[in-house]
Amino acid sequence: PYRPRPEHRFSFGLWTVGWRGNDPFGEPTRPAMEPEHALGRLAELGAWGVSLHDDDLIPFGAQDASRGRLLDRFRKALADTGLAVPMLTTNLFTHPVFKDGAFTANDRDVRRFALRKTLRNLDLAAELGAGVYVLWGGREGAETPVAKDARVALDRYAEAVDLLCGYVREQGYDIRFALEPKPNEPRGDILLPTIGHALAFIERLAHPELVGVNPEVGHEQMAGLSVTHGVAQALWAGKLFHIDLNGQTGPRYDQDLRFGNGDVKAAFHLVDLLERAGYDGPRHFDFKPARTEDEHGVWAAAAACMRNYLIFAERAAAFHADPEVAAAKEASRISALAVPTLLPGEDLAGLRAESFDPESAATRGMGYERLDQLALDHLFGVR
Ligand code: 3MF
Ligand code: MG
Ligand code: MG
Ligand code: MG
Repeated sequence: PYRPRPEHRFSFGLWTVGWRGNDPFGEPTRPAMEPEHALGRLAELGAWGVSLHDDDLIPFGAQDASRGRLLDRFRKALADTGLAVPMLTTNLFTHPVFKDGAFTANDRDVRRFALRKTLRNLDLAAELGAGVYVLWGGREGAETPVAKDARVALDRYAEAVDLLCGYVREQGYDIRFALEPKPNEPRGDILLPTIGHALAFIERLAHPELVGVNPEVGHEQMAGLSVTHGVAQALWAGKLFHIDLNGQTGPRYDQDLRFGNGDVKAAFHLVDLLERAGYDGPRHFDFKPARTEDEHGVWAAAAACMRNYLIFAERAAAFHADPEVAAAKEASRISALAVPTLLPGEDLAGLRAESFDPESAATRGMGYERLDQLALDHLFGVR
């Protein structure tokens, strides 16, 4: 059991298993990994897809000839392993030219360069069959409030996304965009900091139907928010185009723990939500194998991300199938929330004429403590 297979649609960023362990205080602890090697190992472990930034494969500033050679090798590795490329994205954060942002940099020529870099990689995304293009605006923000009028920056952000949507439509590419919210790090404050901010932004775009979100578990938790509620609202809005699964322990730096480490209970409820909602996009892991690990540890962590997802899914299914849970849900009136407050045929005049005893209603217990413990018992595997 818990064996990952391609039909589970697990995917990994090339930059995750390839992360060398460098952090702001320390040097890399692992050697660089060839993309072809990463693809081979991921396929052996049962993954379905691999995602990447342009610069993960083709170093920033590479000449056309070496770009062509690297792409040929990558295409061959894809064919050899059968891995899909469900998502592509642009690195608009590593090179110092993006120190003040990409699409919202004050310098207009930097914004134009960021668009050129993204357009070129969109062509590659179309060629590789990626259905989702992620936009993580890691440098779109500020530390100094006077530096950036956020209203003007949002104008430029929307302009860039509108131009990219226009390009995809004009080329006839089967690609949708997913904005990835994050509250801070590396900027002091990043624009579109949460799922909610991103959803509101999308509604003001020229082609809102082409744009959704790519929530990351740890990013919502860095903001102290419930990732389950955020993802639920994205699903409710029809905007969950992609997801970055990983682990985090509360508001602090972006830990990118393997999925299952960190807030286990939140991870369990998130998987339950995705499975019950019938989410059929990539189950994508954006994590960093701890820098204490050698390559064995990297693959142990990657395998564990998928294993933990399958364990959570199985535990959630067992929870819902338990007759005692069904009775507890009834006692908690879970299904009553699905009944409209005013049924067809009823009217507000009738509602206003009703009598109600708030004192007696206030004495009804909700039974949530018992229900929650039943969920924990299933998660712990003791039921
Ligand atoms: C940073 C991130 C990014 C994005 C990626 C787009 C490097 O905190 O999460 O990973 O996920 O750029 O997919
Ligand atoms: Mg991410
Ligand atoms: Mg993260
Ligand atoms: Mg992240």
